[in-house]
Parts: sequence; C-alpha cells; structure tokens
Amino acid sequence: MKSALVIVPTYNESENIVSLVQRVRAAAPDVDLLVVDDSSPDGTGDIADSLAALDSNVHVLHRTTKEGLGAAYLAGFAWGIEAGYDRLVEMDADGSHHPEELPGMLALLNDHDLVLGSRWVPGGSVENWPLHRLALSRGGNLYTRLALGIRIKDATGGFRAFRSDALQTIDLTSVASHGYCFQVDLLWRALERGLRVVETPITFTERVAGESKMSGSIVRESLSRVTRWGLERRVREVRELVVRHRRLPSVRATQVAQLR
Ligand SMILES: Nc1nc2c(ncn2[C@@H]2O[C@H](COP(=O)(O)OP(=O)(O)OP(=O)(O)O)[C@@H](O)[C@H]2O)c(=O)[nH]1
Ligand SMILES: [Mg+2]
Repeated sequence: MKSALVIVPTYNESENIVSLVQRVRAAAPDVDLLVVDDSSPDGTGDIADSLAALDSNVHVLHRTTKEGLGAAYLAGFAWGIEAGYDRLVEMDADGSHHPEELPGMLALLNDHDLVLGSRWVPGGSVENWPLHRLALSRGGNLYTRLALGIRIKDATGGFRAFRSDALQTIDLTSVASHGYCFQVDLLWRALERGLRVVETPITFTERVAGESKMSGSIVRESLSRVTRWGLERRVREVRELVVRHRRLPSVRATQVAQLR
C-alpha cells in the first residue's frame, strides 16, 4: 500500500498540537498529517502553519467557522482522497490517542477496510477518566449495540483507520452528524455497506491540557440519531419478513407446478 494521512481536527488545541504532531512523525515517519482547524481563537491554526512550514509531511486545512468534528473530518477526507492517499486515519489532537499505536493499526488495513481503535475489547483501556465519562462511554456503546444490533464494542471511539477505496464506497454527502455521533454514523454506514471492520485494542488517555468539547447537545444528538437508525433497522427487518412471507406460497406454487 502507498501513503497514509492522519487527519487531526482541531479547535483550541494550541497546548497539544505541537507534541501530537511530533509524536506522529516519530512513531510513523512515512505517514503525513493534515490538521483541520476551524479558525481556533487560541491560534492553533497558526501553530499548525509553522509546523507545516518546517516539515513537508505536515499540511493544514483552514476552515472559517466551527462546524463540529464531523464536518472537519469530512473536509479532511475529501482533501486526502483528492491528494491520492490510500489510507486515511482519524486522530484527536489532545493526546488521548497514542500515535505509537498507529503502525499496528495501519498494518491491519492490509486485510480490513476499517480498523477501529477500541477501548472496550480485551487489551484496551482508559486512563484517568472520571466515573461519569466511563459511564457515558460504556452506556452509550451498550445502547448503540442494542439499538443497531451490532457486535462492535467501541462504536464511538475516534481513533480509526480507513482504506480510502473502501471509504469512497460510503455515501459521505448525506452524513450530517456533528459530535461523536459522527463516529457511529460512519461505522453504521460501513457495516451496512458490508465493509470489513475490525476492532483493535488501544489505550485512551484523558487529555491533560486544553478543554473538552464534549457537551450535552453532542450526547443528545447521538441518542436521538442512534434511536432513529435502530427503529429504521427494525422497520426494514419487519418489511423484509413480510415480503418473504408473502412470496413463500407463490414460490411453493411454482415449485409444485414445475414438479408436475
Ligand atoms: N476542526 C474542529 N475540530 C474539533 C471541533 N470540535 C472538536 N474538535 C476536535 O476534535 C477532537 C476531539 O474533541 P475533544 O474535545 O477531545 O472531544 P472528546 O475527545 O470527545 O472529549 P474529551 O474526551 O473530553 O476530550 C479534538 O482534537 C478537538 O480539538 C470542531 O468543531 N472543529
Ligand atoms: Mg478528547
């Protein structure tokens, strides 16, 4: 496989971006980086520009307004696909995801389309999270598993690697989720498309600097969308059952006719 691009969305990550970029470059020297900054008031975009000026493997995409993590990733994917990268990685800027785990994840793309860094499979872990964040992640993932009927243990995580060709088979134009629901949205589309998805254990470390963008509205968005997708799935299953049931007698009649 050719080149990989790590896409890092940023909003007010001036305290984190330098060390994150350095860690990615050290852990995976062949991999490029794209910082997607939504005009952070704290100057993250300017810092990223300075990093890019010193290193031709580092790129920056400046966006004029803060439109959430989902929109930033979609812009990053479009940039990476246009530039011809054949593997695209999602990674937070706050140090929660460990760049040192990147090579192992990229290797798994040799026989998978989507590799999910997972906190909740054996070997995965979370460091320094308060109890309410643990409960939110565990509860959110349990609800997602039950509503969507999937086996994925960590559907909300944001450390992931895609094969670009597989990602391009998903309709990205209709993805409208903003917060971490974006991650469930993409995964759900990938599973429905029949992509080869695998979870691999990661260690997730709570950010030590900067502020979390997690909010009540992000949780509500996720809850309402996952519930809707789950209901749509059930309706679809019932419809398929009814259609199959209706077809049965006519199939039997044809078979009987053929036997005669
Ligand atoms: N470009 C862009 N990046 C964003 C936006 N919102 C969040 N991010 C970035 O997305 C990544 C994840 O955001 P976090 O605030 O760490 O959210 P989180 O990891 O779900 O929450 P914590 O675990 O509390 O840190 C970080 O790199 C953020 O800077 C946004 O509106 N635009
Ligand atoms: Mg974070």
